[in-house]
Amino acid sequence: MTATFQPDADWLSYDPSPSKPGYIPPPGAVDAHCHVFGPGDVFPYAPERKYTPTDAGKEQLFALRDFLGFDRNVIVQATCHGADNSALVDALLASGDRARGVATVRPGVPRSQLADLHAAGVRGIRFNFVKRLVDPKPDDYYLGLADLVAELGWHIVVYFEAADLAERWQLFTSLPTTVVVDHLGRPDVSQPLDGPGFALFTRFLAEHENVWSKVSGPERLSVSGPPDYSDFIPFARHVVETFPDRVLWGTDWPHPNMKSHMPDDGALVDVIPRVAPTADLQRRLLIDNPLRLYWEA
Ligand code: 0GY
Repeated sequence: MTATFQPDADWLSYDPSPSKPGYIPPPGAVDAHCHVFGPGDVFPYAPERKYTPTDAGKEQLFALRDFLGFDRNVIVQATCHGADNSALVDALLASGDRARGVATVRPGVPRSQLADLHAAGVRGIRFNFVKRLVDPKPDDYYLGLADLVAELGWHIVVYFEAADLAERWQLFTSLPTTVVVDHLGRPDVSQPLDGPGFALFTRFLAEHENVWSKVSGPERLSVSGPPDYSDFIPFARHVVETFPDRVLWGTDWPHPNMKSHMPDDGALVDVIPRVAPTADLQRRLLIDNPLRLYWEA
């Protein structure tokens, strides 16, 4: 039996015809943060999900990759699929080694399942602390899973709101793997770059060499808005220039839970040279760093 799903009434679907970016990514570039949703009649959305999206499958993702001038994807399990990684694995297997994955697993996951995920191309798991997306758990929950995936040489992606950093500092600084933070730790970009909120985030990276950051999400973080997202630029650029070997970039397609606007993915690609202004920084951000973490691990 197939399940049909009605997207949330206020759901904004991805832009089906983005503009061609002016910036041409270097050959081999990786979009290191994107998702696949369903299709729901093949890969049902999780009963515990907090939102129901419109379908956004692997064919659309791979077409966007080619259109924007990227070579590879890192596909991150989204909360609407819970810990059922089937849609993710299906996309990885269909990618011809041009995609790697970040899964969601729960305590008690059998090692055989982790081995299958590894064979499909999964190299990390994601801990999500954003309360509108999940019901966060006590630290012990995450520490147990962290030990399990450390054995595999995987890393951990963490998604949190800026205020969670101080609250979960002990947990985040004791994770035994590489830790990749989504969307710059979601700073308030209307605050000064050297204000206390972002200073804690940069301290997190400065004091912990295992911590990386995705310089993604201008469409989520910017108050000034599209197409320039100018208030986002100094935050991302500062992190790229200070930690050039520990940054990743991604579209975040299909942009779940956007309410203000749906970004033009071409315009998002044009943000790259503004946050990574030299060819050397762009090569590290788009090629060297993601390859090291996902294809050479
Ligand atoms: C993102 C951001 C969001 C959603 C998820 O897994 C998810 O559902 O990560 C969000 O709503 O901010 O990175 O896709």
